[in-house]
Amino acid sequence: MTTLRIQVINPNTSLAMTQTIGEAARMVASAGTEILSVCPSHGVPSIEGHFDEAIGAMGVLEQVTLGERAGVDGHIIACFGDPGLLAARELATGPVVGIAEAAMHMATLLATRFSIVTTLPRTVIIARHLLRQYGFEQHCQAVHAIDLPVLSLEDGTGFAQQKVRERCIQAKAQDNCGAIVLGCGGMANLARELSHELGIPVIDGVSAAVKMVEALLGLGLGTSKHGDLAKPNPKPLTGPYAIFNDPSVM
Ligand code: 2AL
Repeated sequence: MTTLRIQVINPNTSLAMTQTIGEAARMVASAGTEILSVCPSHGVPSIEGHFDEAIGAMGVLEQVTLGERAGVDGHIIACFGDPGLLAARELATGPVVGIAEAAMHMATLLATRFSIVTTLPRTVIIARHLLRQYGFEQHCQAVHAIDLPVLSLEDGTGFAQQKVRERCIQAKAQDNCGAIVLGCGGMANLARELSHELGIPVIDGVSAAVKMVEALLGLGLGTSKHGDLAKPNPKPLTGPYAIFNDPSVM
């Protein structure tokens, strides 16, 4: 019997990546959890910088709004920049967890220092900003990039996956890190095998976030509605933003 419905939002519009993310989430979800994997109706096919993130954040807010109306219990933002995280929390009553924060939190429970392996070098600064924002700077040994675009993880050749593997092996040797965090939603299906091969925890944020949202819901906890994460002050939004207006007060 399904007791929990968790919406996993891929903030980019790649259907292949949305499927990879959904499959990884379902692999770890408890028997009573239904995973709904979704992506925005419009936006960017991959998120590789600040501009892409701003557009991806709008897609996240659209999907959180639709998910709330459909009565989902919790949301996961499945892009390593956690785009739109705090804004999404304003819209949601249940928990909203980003894959970067989920993976970083979990890594600190398993090791004193972790390294991150991400996609393009230009996304490294996004990870660094999050490390500072979340208070994990002291825990992170290094942030590495495989220097391949996000969608190379979905091209079917396995080349990008091989680069991730090589970079993780190098990171373990060079950084002497106790754990590795995978820095892209499209790497979600690689963690288990790499953990086994490297002999240290390799953490994928999608699976980490599923277990965290399940834990929060299991404890009967949702996003605080006291203070800054309360629902946004109602005001009439226009144009493409009209979707955020409360249909019950229209
Ligand atoms: C990401 C991610 O997780 N999904 C996406 O489109 N871009 N971030 C990244 N650093 O590659």
